[in-house]
Amino acid sequence: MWKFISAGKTGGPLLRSLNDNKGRQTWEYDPAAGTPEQRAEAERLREEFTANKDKHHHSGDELLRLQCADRIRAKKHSPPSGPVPDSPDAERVEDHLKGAISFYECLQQEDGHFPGDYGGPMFLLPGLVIALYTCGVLDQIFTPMHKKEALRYLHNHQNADGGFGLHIEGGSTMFGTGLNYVMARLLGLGPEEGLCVKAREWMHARGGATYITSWGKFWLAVLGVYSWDGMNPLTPEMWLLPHNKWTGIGMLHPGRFWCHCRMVYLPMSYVYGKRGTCQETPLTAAIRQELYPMPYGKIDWNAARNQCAKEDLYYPHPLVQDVLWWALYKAENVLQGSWLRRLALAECMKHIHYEDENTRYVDIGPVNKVINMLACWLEEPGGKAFQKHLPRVHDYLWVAEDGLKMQGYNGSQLWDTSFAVQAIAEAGLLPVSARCLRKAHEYVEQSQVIEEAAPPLSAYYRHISKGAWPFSSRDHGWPISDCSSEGLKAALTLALLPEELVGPAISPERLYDCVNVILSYQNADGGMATYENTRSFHWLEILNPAETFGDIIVDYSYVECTSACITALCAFRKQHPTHRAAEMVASLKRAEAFIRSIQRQDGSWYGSWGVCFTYACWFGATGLAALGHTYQSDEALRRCAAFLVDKQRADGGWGESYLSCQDKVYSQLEGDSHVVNTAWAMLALLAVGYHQVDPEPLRRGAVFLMRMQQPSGDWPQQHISGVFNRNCMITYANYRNIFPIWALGHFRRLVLLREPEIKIHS
Ligand code: LAN
Repeated sequence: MWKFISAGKTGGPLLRSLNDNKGRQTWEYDPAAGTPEQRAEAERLREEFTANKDKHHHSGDELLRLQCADRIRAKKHSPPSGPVPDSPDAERVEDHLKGAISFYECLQQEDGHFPGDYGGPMFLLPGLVIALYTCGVLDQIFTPMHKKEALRYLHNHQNADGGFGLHIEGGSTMFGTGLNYVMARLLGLGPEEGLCVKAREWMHARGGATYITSWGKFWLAVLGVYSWDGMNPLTPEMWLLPHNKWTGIGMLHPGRFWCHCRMVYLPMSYVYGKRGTCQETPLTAAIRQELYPMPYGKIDWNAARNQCAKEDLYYPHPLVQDVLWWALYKAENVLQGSWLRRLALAECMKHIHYEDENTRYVDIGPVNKVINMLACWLEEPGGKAFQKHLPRVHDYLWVAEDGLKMQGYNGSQLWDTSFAVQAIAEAGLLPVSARCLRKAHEYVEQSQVIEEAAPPLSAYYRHISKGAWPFSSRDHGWPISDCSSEGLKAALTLALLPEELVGPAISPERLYDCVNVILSYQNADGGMATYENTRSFHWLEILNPAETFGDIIVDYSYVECTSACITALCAFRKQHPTHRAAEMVASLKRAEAFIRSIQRQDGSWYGSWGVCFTYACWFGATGLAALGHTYQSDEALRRCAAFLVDKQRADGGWGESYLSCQDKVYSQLEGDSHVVNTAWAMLALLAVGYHQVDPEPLRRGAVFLMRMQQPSGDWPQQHISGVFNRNCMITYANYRNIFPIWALGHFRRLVLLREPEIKIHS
């Protein structure tokens, strides 16, 4: 049976950790694990998923829950069983909360974090499998059980038309179909198996795999089933450009790009510059013939460079790109094999090793993780760097009832745990939740980044990290503005609770370091971006070559990040009123102006990292509310409330489709409302004080949440809740527990018990 392991040490002496692997998430197959009943139950859950796969694309993290079954059975509280009344009183809501917290606590790990599936994108696992195959270690990393589960995942997420989407809920794309087809073949499916036949038909009907996006072209070229001549150049020499702004050309230096974009194109350009290609095997020779409707030898590679299926085209290339790529394509004839190329490749490897070492080989994300590993192998196949990469591959894999997937990060541990602390503390039921908060406190404490990355930071284009919180684990270690803010708020929330119940507070000095990082994130426009300051201009987006992703070049200011920083600074200054007080006032003022400036005419904010307007309204509203604004005093908050009230549905909830993210227009979900959207909308309305105007929408929202709660205290996993780069969706498996708890707790306190506004924020 598959076993989830937290803080596991598997990986031998090459696995390095700063804190004994706290937060590390891995899955291992142990044939002896579990009782026969549990194994049968796992099989039943798998079958159930597959039976409903065309209706419900999102798995519910049932294997993780199954592993916690004993604890769930033994827990003290369950939600009340009778029908939920239309006007529940405080006691009734309290009973639902107790059931919810008791359930959620059962998922918490010994190191204090709440694990969960962070899958969703469908383009990650194929890249990994192609890289492992190329490096000759596929069978070493993927046991037969890994392969079986990966193939299960493919079967479960193939669309009815035979293609695969960019993410589990998306329509078929060439990117998804081409890569997943190749993965199926590398994992052992024959070309005449149903899955392959249908996927091939989908591709051939649309011109074949030359129409795959540029990232897809890259992976196919690595495997040797697409020609490097069919790629727009990924010129590694860009790393040798002057970095200074005043040179003009310095604006094009990758050091100014959004870190995720920079860190992906870094190893990509190394591999491209080296033409790092898998040695041909009978299998790759066969795949080469299968991907295209015409013979491989007949493909016009120059024309293929700019081909892209219409299903994939979210951000079409502007004309300047075509001109630029054409010029660089010509330049390749001179650059390849030149001394300049050697210099550029050495520069790339320097940055790759720095990134690997400073993240303990986790790397910033799933894409650069895999390509860095490949680059290390190309540099030195038997080398230490490559060996150190291997154990960290497992940090990205997740197993659920829909199969084995690759996650969008090495988890969302700190992010979820910080939210969980705030949500559970809001319920105020300490006798039920103290133990859980105490453990979460340990995780928050353990995952703060307490030292800088290796010097000199500027030579590696790195922002400061000391005092920040990461999204996942300390070993990952990249600082993020809103993760730092949520980590800080969690620490401050816990500092207000009795030490004998929730453990000792994190020292003020460490909180000061965090405040220092948060303040450093403020951009010229007053807002905060994700990992770094905004380093270039929006117009550079015309160089975005990744057809399926929007806005990848620049780290912009976002309402989510800015609001999280505002609420964190406000909470901080309540407890530490004299620390950098004047700076704080100035910074908050500018951040407020930024948030106001990006509110839409209709009163909403657009969400870049969650679905979508309900998510961003929660941030926009709480940001302004923390600064003392209310429904009565503030026009912006009145408009936001009107927007949300207008979107409430007949069942009392809110339900927003992921289409909101890509279309940038509010889009209602089909079917039931969504518990997570409902909670966000309620939290936003409560923050602005709408309950004092009309508590009815909040009452209806609360009743919806209570009716959706399951007898175990859990909530169902509905549609996908996260997003990145406008177009790709990502799972946040913990949201279904965290946000209903938070919203119900807040509703109970403000509306039913009529307590004053949140203790820590305003
Ligand atoms: C994440 C995950 C966390 C997320 C929040 C903290 C929630 C957000 O508020 C700020 C942005 C951030 C840090 C974020 C950015 C984009 C990421 C890293 C991801 C969505 C996880 C995966 C995604 C990454 C870009 C996926 C790889 C694809 C590329 C286009 C490079």
